[in-house]
Amino acid sequence: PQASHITHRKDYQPPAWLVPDAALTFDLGAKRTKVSARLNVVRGAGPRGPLILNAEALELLSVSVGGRKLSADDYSYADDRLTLVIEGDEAVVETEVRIAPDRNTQLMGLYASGGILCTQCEAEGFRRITPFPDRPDILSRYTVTLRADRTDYPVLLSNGDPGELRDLGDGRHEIMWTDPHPKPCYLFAAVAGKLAALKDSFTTMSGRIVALGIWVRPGDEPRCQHAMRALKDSMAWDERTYGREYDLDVFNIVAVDDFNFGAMENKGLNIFNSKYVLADRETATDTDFDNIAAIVAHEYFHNWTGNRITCRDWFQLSLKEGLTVFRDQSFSADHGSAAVKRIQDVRTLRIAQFAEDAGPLAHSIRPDSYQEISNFYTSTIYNKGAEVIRMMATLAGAERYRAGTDLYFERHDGEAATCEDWISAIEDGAALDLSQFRRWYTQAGTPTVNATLTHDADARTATLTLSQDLPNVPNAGGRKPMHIPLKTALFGRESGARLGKERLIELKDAAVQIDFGGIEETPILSINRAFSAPVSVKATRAPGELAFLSAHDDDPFARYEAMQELMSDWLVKRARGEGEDAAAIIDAVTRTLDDQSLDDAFRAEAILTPADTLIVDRIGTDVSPRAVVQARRTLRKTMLSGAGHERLMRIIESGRGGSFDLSPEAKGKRRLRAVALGLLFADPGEEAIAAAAALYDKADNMTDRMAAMTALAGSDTAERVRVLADFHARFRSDANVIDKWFTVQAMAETGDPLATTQHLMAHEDYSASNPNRFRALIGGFAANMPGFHAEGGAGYRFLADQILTVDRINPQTAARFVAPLGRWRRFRQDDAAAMRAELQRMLDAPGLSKDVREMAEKSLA
Ligand code: HT7
Ligand code: ZN
Repeated sequence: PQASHITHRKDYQPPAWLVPDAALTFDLGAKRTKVSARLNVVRGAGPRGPLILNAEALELLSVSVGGRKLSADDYSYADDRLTLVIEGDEAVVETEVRIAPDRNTQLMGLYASGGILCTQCEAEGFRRITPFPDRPDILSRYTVTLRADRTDYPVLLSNGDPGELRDLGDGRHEIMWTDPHPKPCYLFAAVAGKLAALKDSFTTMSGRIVALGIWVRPGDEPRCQHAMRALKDSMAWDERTYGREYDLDVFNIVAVDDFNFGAMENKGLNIFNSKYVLADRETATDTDFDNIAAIVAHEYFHNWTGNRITCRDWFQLSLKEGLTVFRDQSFSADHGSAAVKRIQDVRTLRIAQFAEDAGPLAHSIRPDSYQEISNFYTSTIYNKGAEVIRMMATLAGAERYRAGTDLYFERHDGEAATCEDWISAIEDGAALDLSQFRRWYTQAGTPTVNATLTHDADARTATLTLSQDLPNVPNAGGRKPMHIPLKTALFGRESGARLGKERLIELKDAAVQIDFGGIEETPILSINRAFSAPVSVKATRAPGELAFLSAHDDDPFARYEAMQELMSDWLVKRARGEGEDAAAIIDAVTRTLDDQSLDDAFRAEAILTPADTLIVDRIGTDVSPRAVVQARRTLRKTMLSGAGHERLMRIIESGRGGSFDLSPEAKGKRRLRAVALGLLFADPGEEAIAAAAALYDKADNMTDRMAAMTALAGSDTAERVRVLADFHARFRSDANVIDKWFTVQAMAETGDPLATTQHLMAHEDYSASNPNRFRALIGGFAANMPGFHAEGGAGYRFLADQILTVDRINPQTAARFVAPLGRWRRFRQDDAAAMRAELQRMLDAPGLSKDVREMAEKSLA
């Protein structure tokens, strides 16, 4: 096996050489592309030494220094590095290399997607295009000449501003793009192909007109309207909220079908997975529309948080990703229901990040070491990173937080910065002491906050006792007390009213007592309101308190949380074989469904049962996955009989047939309808089947159609077969919609999910080399609890086989699917042993990539 190289944060050294200017010329072709580079290099502040250029999967044609062509004895090219000894402190270095985009299945560097040539350079893909010191703290001014066949590649795009398109007279044409902003090479991009654009413009706050283009396959332009609206809203929002104006005359987005991630923020030329660009009501669900807006905003916001101020090294990744996720979450909250957005973001955090933080892959938001950087684009860096920024904003308050961010932009514009630079700027600009808070950057694991409230009726005081526990996880980075902001309020049990104002408690000690005066009636504690800190709260609760909060709390998140707690407690007990009365849950669910003062989207979120994986995590060890599934099915049946078919049918029928729009109200109606239908299918009778079939047939939008198809796909009925066949026939030409068809079936719990998935693998539309399709089918199966965890371990074996298959094509994608097997510690001995055996089998496989190796090794350790 390959020896793994570990990079340590403490070993950072400034670069030995800088590259102030880079001129690149591409002679483009899918089979063969020649890349000529002319780099002005000057010595940097790092240790004096040779010029080392990273170079991977390149056929080196020539190297010159100062205009003199070098012979092979004058340089070394080994282990993906081209090493040149340069006399003096500056030089012009020229290289020529050849690459084969159509053989690039890893989708890093320059590759072909359909007929389009495109690039992906973050984190370390630029070295697969041209020899270069591929690290984010080397900022260069780029001029890029693209030359290609006029018929095959009529559109040629790169970063910055375009020059004239020149006909070369031999069937080819060329254009030069100039980017005036120095940037790290991971933000380089080039695209060539038959593309058409939806065009628009945006006038910035200083009155500059920016030409906007969203480039897609000809014919798809009308499906970019939503993305364009989101882009213009993002540009305006960043001016209004952070005072940030766009800084080029052109901003382009290109959509491609083969992409390892959601999108990429290359300077002035974002490249997107087409799934996050194309939408119309027939083909995109409301969730798709929301995701498109959020990702367009995220990539746009990177222009300041990531591009203008970039990262010094990849250990600082959360500097740009955590901050930019926080910014896109705030943008979405400002453009829809803020409460529902918060609930959804916390659900994502808990499912993905809490699990990561409690398992073998735990790491802090600024890790100390990595093997393969692409494995570090994790939920911890992104989502916990965003929660850490949110806590700073909460501690500072809106105005002071803005003063802090203003100072950050003022101090570090044009630099490759560190997380420490960010913290210091917020500390100085917002006048905060973040000395203890810094532990959020170094300590891994989700803290637990224990809370007990007592009441002294005679003294009319309440005392809140808080303590914090730091878990013992791998790479914990210390377990010292954290600085935890907890939004807290008390409610009167008799009056149902809030007792006084909400307080922001800053828990800094291991344990503390806080007194509340003037408390005459029995108080009920509402804590971590709005999820003000990414912690697990264990509150001592008297019977009925959660039911009370689910009815009376005036913070929507806390009210949702109380319902989730009620259900989680029940599910944990049931999965352990302990009987439990569900009356309080039924009461809370029916009350929520009937409460017309609550908006529909909130009601839908509140009655959702917690994800199986959250119940597994709560139980902690020796979990039977089948018992968790059984408990969930029993609870949902109980909820259905408690809520009653009629109540749910009324919701499903209400508001159908009106005109389609994307207002929060309309989306809320559709969401509640889908959740009600899902609950009806906990025990579907003929009426439910007929309702779902009617919803499917009459749907004028993908949200309703998917809700109906998802419900039917989980039933063993003729309608299931009919609807699945109809869906495929209707949408066979749209890859992003066909992905949904694969996922719905892979996740369906009816019959034998493994057999269904294997059957789908033989479908002519299945391909392991397209990451979206692989994720749709194999990722869908891995999320199918009864299928993946079927007794005997066949599901585990199947996933390991698929990881090994895709590893030969695209290691980055393969590595992202190891985590479900890494959860073995949670499960009963026989399941755990079977999962471990599959991790070991992967490690023993010849030719395993270092991406998968790192994930499998860490998962087993
Ligand atoms: N910053 C971008 C990260 C990204 C990426 C990382 C590894 C491999 C492929 C990738 N494509 C994009 C996306 C973002 O966070 O905005
Ligand atoms: Zn990002």
